Amino acid sequence: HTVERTLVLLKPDALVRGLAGRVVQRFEDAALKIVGVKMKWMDEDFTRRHYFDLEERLGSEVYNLTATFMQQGPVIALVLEGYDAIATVRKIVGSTYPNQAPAGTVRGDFSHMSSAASVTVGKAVANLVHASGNKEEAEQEVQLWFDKDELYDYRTLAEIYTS
Ligand code: YYY
Repeated sequence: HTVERTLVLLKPDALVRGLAGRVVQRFEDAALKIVGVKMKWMDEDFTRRHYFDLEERLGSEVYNLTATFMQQGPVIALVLEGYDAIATVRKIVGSTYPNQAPAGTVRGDFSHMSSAASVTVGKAVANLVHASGNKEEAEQEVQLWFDKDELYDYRTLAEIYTS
């Protein structure tokens, strides 16, 4: 087990629905430490850089829907640190499609494809959060979203008492 950093975005639907606090709570409950945080309204250029391979992977229609969805409001970006943080966060977040995400995950519990409360643009999947998929992606995304001096080193109470 190694200490990793991973990028999480609370997407516009999470903020519009007032779910930011409850989503962050789940990460803190899993002993993931917040080492960076910022708010940003993504523009097309930045969306491209974040989802640089989405069009190639899933086609231009999915890219365009996702880009429009991501740009309809601000997002909160977090860098979370912890043992196996990348896989742990993905487990807490659940599968891409809310109807396939099990109960107990953020997407399974809070996102509903057809909910009146959820924000959808066309057929974009309103799944509340983004989380880096693997080590390479995590490194690239943390670097894209945060300067070095925007990431913080500190010890949690648990770390202080176990060192
Ligand atoms: O990593 P994750 O976000 O779970 O899935 P990706 O395959 O990287 O897709 C990125 C993003 O694109 C997804 O969170 C929603 C959107 N999307 C979509 O709106 N419709 C699809 N059929 C596939 C993906």
